[in-house]
Amino acid sequence: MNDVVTQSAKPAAAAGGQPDHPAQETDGFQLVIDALKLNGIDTIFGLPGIPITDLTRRLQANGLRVIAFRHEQNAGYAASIAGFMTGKPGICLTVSAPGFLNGLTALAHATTNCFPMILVSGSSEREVVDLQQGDYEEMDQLAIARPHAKAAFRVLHAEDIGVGVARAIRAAVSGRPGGVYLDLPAKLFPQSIDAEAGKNSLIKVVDPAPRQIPAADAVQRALDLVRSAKRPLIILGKGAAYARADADIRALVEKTGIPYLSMAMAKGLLPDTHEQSAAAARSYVLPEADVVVLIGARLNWLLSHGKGKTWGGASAKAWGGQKFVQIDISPQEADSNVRIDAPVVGDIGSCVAAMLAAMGPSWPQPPAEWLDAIAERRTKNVAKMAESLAKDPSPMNYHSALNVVRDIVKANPDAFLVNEGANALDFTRSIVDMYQPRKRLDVGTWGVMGIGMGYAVAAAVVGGGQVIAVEGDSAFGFSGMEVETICRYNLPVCVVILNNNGVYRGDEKNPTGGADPSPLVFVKGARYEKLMEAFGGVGVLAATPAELRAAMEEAIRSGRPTLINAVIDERAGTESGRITSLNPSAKKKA
Ligand code: OXT
Ligand code: ADP
Ligand code: MG
Repeated sequence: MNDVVTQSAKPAAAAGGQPDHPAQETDGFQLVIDALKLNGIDTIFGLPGIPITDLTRRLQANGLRVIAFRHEQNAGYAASIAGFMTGKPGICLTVSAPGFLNGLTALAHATTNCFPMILVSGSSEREVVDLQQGDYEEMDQLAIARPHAKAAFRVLHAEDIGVGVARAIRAAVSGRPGGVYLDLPAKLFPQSIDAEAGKNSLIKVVDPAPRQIPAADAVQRALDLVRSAKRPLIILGKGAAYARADADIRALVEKTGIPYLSMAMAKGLLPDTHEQSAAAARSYVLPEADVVVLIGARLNWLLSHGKGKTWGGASAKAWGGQKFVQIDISPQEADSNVRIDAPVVGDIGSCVAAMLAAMGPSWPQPPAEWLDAIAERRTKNVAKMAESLAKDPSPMNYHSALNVVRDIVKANPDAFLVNEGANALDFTRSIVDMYQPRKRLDVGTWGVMGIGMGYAVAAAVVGGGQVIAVEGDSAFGFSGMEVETICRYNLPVCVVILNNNGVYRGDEKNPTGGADPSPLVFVKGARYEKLMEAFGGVGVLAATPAELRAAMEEAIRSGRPTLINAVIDERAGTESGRITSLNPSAKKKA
């Protein structure tokens, strides 16, 4: 462990009038740093200011990597995705009130997405906050954070820092992971305590995410149901990617021979080109399947709540008749939307291993009619997609631009792909194949815009490799100023903006004919690439697939921060991309 003795330790006499003694002291700043280091935390995403400025300095002085952002929301998103990528809590450090609130969206995002993250915020003194006496940046942050976090803690005394950090880590990563808030009032940091007592108060968390072994009868019930299926389907969610049970998941899929669908952030867990992937036959397999095995995927809106027309139900709310196996670490997840016939509760690694063990050496393959029917749809859809990708319209459309990205990702399968937007998101998801687990990082459960540059920074810093960020022009705007951060840390990030001049499309008009533009459009022909140039990175305007390809290849060859402004036909997108049906007006019409 690091030396817990502060450089500037004061004698106890200075504070309490006790006789001077030679004992060395430590302080709250140092104990926070030591507690984090002791638990293997090596990177902090944040933004300095009162009362945590010195903490950021001293974290860096103590060998932690401190990545300073231009806005706390982006630091928060970086921390959340670092949690997903590493299985360790990502740490976001902010100042009080406004900085805290800026980080709060990301904390809620982490909780919603089941990513382990800790938002650490400095705060005003309790006694002033509680009497509402108007402190600098006064706010009851703990109360505000609580509903958005899996857990929230405050530490008032230096000797409790070890417990506070340990509890935050356990809460973030154990069971269903989530966001945790840790409130550190300003007065905590300069508190001095005896160095030895301080050292002894720290806790190295043992087994922070304990395995949760499923019950044998639950495993058997699930296998019996799968064996009875005529048209089985597996759905892999981002929980399966998070679980890091890649080899066993692949073994389960291949041994059963069951076709599978990957949710967006589970793409690449098995390569999208795997012969059992039913991605290109999605709208066929969902309503037709009779038994569906959910592995780390919730039956939320992204899966139409397990019912309705997507699943072959006669009406929007009707059950399609499928039976479900659900493998999940949360015992409360089952039956959240439809009946789960065979819940298997445990961590995915243990559950999948138990299923493989209970299956014995051989397992019946799904009926050939089911596999043939899927293969037929898949072949048809892949051919249709190939036809669209082969076209070369001018200006570019999403297909012709993403055909380039598809090739570049194929040639660089270990690159991270960050993705946000509406059309820019949905087309990328279906066109760009992924080949490795946990490489596709996107908007997640909320479909939130603004994750882009925070995720890109985290992927480069924590993942340590090339990042490609495919961004809608609106989506990019939410975090665009972080291109300065990308340049400051000289990160190998290639941002590709699919620029169609607006939200969904760029051709909307003000219906009154007035001078104000439509709320959905931006400055036409905006030169986003100049933003990257302003900070010393490379900016490229790409009007053709050939220009886009050359620029991406050069970005990856050089590893330099690069922003490519890819000009897309402003009429190319559709309202809300693939989720038009969720618009209230579209619902009314339906
Ligand atoms: O089977 P069928 O025939 O149906 O075909 C499917 C597959 O079979 C096929 N497919 C393939 N074919 C051939 N080969 C292969 N390999 C293949 N793979 C698939 O393709 C189709 C589609 O397949 P997919 O994708 O698997 O299936 P589907 O049906 O789409 O899946 C359903 C879903 C729900 C799982 C999926 O659609 C999904 O994951 N959707 C996520 C949607 C989402 O999260 N959207 C983002 C939010 S939209 C909106 O909210 C926006 N806002 C508002 C806003 C937000 N979000 N946040 C904040 C903080 N403030 C405001 C804003 C402002 S988007 C937005 C900005 C938009 O503008 P931009 O400029 O950024 O972006 P542009 O739109 O580009 O302009
Ligand atoms: P997707 O959006 O990809 O469908 P969701 O976020 O809806 O995925 O679902 C992820 C699920 O995975 C959550 O219900 C969560 O409890 C579960 N989960 C996360 N990590 C694990 C794990 N290690 N073992 C088991 N389940 C997990
Ligand atoms: Mg756009």
